[in-house]
Amino acid sequence: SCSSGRVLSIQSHVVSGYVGNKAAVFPLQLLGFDVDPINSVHFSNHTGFPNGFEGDVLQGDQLRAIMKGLERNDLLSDVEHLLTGYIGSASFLSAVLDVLQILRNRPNGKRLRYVCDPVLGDVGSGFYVPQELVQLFRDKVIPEANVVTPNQFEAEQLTGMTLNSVDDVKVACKALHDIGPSLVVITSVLLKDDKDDTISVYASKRDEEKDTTELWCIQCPQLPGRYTGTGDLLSSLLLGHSAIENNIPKTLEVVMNTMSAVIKRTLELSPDIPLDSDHPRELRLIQCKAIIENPPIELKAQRI
Ligand code: PLP
Ligand code: PXL
Repeated sequence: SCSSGRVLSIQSHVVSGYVGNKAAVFPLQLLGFDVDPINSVHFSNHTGFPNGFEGDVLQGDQLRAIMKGLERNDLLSDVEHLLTGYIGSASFLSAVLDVLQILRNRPNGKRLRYVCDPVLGDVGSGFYVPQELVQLFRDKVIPEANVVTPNQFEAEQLTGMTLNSVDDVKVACKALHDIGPSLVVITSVLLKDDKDDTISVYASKRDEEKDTTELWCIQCPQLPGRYTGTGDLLSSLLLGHSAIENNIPKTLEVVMNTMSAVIKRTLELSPDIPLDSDHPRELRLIQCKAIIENPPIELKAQRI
C-alpha cells in the first residue's frame, strides 16, 4: 500500500541490537514512511546487559537545538506523525513538549498525529523511569496525543486503577480517552481470569463527533523466552498501519499478527539462548522483512 507523510521518531539509539529507533525505523520504512529519527540516547546496547552499557544521553537543550536547525531549514513542513517512546527524564520529556508545540504551531499542525508510548515500567519489574514522569505524561503529554499505547502497568499508573476484569479495561480506556487520545491501545494485558499462556491487547476508539466508543480485543499466544524492543516495534507498527487504514480491528490484526510472527521467527533464529535465560533476545527484524511487509493473518480481533 502507499502511505505518505514523514515520521519524526524520538527514541533511543543502540549501536548493537534492536530497541528504540533501531526497532521502529526499519519497520516504518518498510511500510512506506519517510522517517526522521532523533536519537534520545546513543548507547552501545540496551540497558539490560549483564556487563552494562556505554554512551551518551541527549539533553533537553540538545533536542531543542536539533529542532531549531530543522525549523530554520524548513525541514518540518511535511512531518505528519510524531512517535515517542522511552524517555528517561522529566527534563527531556519537557523538551519533547516543546517539540510538540513547534509541530502543532505549523500552518497544518493541527493535523499532526502524535503516537505516544508512555514508557514507565512493567508489571514484573515495576518502574524503570523516575516516578515523576507519571504526572507529566498524564497532565501534559497524553492530552496532546492522538494515540496512546500503555501496557497494563502503565495504564494502571496513569489511571490509578487496577485492571482485574474486562469492565476495568473499559473504564481505564474511557479515563484515557478523557485525557485526550481518540485511540487507546493497552498492550500485553493479563487479567485475573485469563489463561496465563495468552496475552490480550485491547484497542479502544472514540469517535468524538458521534460520541461513540468501540472496544476490540485480540488474544495472542504467549511465546516462550524473553524479548526486547517488542513495545517499540508495536508502537511503530500501530502508527504505520493505523495511518494506512482507518479500521480498528484490521489495524489490531495486522499489528499483532506481525508481532507474533516476528517473535516466532526470532525464536527460531536464536535456538542457542536458553528459554529461561534472563537475557532477552534481540528481535531479528532484518530477517523478518517479508513478515513486516506481508504478515500472515491468523489471530483475529473480536468486538467486546
Ligand atoms: N507474544 C506476543 C504475540 C506479543 O505481542 C508480545 C509483546 O507484545 C509478546 C509475546 C511478548 O510479551 P512480553 O512483553 O510479556 O515479553
Ligand atoms: O525497548 C525499550 C528500551 C529503549 N531504550 C533503551 C533500552 C530499552 C530496553 O532495554 O535499554 C536504551
